[in-house]
Amino acid sequence: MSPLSSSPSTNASLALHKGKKNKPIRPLMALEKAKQIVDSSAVVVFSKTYCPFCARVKQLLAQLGADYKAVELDVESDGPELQSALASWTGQKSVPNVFIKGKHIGGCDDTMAMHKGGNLVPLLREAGAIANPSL
Ligand SMILES: N[C@@H](CCC(=O)N[C@@H](CS)C(=O)NCC(=O)O)C(=O)O
Repeated sequence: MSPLSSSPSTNASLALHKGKKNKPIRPLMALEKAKQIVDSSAVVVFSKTYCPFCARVKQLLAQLGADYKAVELDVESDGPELQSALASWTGQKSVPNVFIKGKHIGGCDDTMAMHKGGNLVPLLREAGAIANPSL
């Protein structure tokens, strides 16, 4: 008698992955993913590599010494789905699409206006994206 036995369940579990993908599920998945990304970083910039408005926002954040996550939608394989999901979620179709501490800030103009108004740095500090000045 052999002490070894093979598991009969292997083929059965592989069979679970055989079904055809259900198309209507994709937008929901993209929205779920966008929300997860927004929740996972203090500052998120949905961006495109060639977008000058995105470059301006990323440059400002870098100048302020803020940690941020850039998601380049023209590079990600599901970039178009993420952009559509962001549009239905936030009402904003364009990039950059900026979030701080889970809050939708808007695009480049909105971010720049917030900075001019003196409200961006405090929010970045509150979010922990910029170190608080030591006393
Ligand atoms: N006024 C907007 C301008 C943003 C804008 O025009 N972005 C362009 C890319 S440079 C865009 O999103 N175009 C549509 C697209 O790429 O789907 C802002 O302040 O963010």
